Amino acid sequence: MQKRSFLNAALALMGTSALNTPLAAWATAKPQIEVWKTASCGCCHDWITHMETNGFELKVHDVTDAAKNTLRAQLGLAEKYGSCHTALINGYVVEGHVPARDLLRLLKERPKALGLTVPGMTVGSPGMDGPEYKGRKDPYAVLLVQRDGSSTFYHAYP
Ligand SMILES: [Cu+2]
Repeated sequence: MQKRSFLNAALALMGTSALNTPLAAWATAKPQIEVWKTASCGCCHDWITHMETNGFELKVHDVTDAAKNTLRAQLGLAEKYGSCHTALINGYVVEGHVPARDLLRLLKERPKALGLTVPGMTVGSPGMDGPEYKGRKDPYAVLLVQRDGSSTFYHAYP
């Protein structure tokens, strides 16, 4: 009984905050992205924050490293394109620290592709750009990967 009344109170609170949200925010559908990562991945968390800041709505799953890698493989993305987190957006696979702007472009242009990746973990990419990196920016590229495993440069960050 006590659990139920707590739930009701929580729902009531959520209702209140929903009423305080401007209607415009509800009218605009945010792009939805689903993410798989390990619970201890700090740079994954920082990338998620970057995505939220840029207007994406995220559904996050904490899984084991093995489960995350199995998912990447099942989605058809080779290990050489792998990074710390795997995501899905509108049927596209998104691997690693891909900037939000490149995902917005992907959603707009809808190219024929498996998805986008920033392989590895580049310092200076979104989520790897916190104060702990002291402003260091290494060059990296966002790759557009095809289902046959080939890839082309989508956006180079020199
Ligand atoms: Cu990372």
